[in-house]
Amino acid sequence: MRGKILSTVGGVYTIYSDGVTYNVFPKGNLRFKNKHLTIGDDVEIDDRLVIVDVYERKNELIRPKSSNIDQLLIVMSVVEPELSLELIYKFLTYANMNKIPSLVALTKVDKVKDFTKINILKEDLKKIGTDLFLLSYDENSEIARLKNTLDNKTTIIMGQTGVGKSSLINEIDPAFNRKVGEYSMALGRGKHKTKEVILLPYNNGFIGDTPGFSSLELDIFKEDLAHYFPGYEELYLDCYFSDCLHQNEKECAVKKNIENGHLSKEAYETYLKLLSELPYHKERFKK
Ligand SMILES: Nc1nc2c(ncn2[C@@H]2O[C@H](COP(=O)(O)OP(=O)(O)OP(=O)(O)O)[C@@H](O)[C@H]2O)c(=O)[nH]1
Ligand SMILES: [Mg+2]
Ligand SMILES: [Zn+2]
Repeated sequence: MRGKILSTVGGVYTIYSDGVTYNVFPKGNLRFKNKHLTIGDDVEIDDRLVIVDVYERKNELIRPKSSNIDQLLIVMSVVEPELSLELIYKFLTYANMNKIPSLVALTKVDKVKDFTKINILKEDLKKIGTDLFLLSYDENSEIARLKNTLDNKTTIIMGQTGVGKSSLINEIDPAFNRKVGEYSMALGRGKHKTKEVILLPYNNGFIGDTPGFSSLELDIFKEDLAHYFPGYEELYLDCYFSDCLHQNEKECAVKKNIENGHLSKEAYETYLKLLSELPYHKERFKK
């Protein structure tokens, strides 16, 4: 019987098949492959409820560790922790690098007074075909619209700790009953309430709750950013230099598209800021 790995604790895998969950063990001779089994894997289990085979993955992510993903839902709060455009674009770049479509949700919008920044972001994301959902603890929340995008898909939720990933899953369906943490003013971050990746069956698909992480935990380099920054992934091929970083190089296709208004100026400013913070790929090999 074929099933999907939802979660794992101490070598026991929770597998979902046809509406039923089973706790199973990998087979002896697959044991050396153990570390390769990951949440999201489709596996074959036999009558004794032992994993005997793993189907080929369509894709996989290192962080949050998962496989066979249809879309990434990037979650960012407007406060606690504070809205970071750099982080949103960094996550979007990461999704692009892995060729996984993405959506963005802003949480805690009930705490926003000035929508200028959010409206600009909404426009900029629209230009690159990325939907933005504004979520809040009031009647303006776009949770219903977000729920419509989840059917029949495996959606992995990613974002910093304390932004409200688990809360959002409870909003989708309170029956999930995910533990929610609190934001610590003293620490300046959430308290890592969710500790493991877990897939939750939902409307013929799955929603992945994941532990929050910091931007430092994503290995992205200047060169990746130049190739996979949202909106730049096709364009960079038209730049004069193949390793163009779209700063002051001559005949840069990205800069041209910003000048003629096809690409967002604000997003480019975020790009430059991110670029200045990320290391060169080459530095990796210097040591
Ligand atoms: N006001 C408001 N608070 C929210 C909203 N969404 C989440 N919160 C609060 O944010 C805090 C953190 O929520 P969690 O759902 O635990 O955050 P998380 O992203 O799952 O955090 P980790 O599991 O640590 O990665 C909780 O106190 C929530 O009540 C929202 O839309 N509005
Ligand atoms: Mg959580
Ligand atoms: Zn360029």
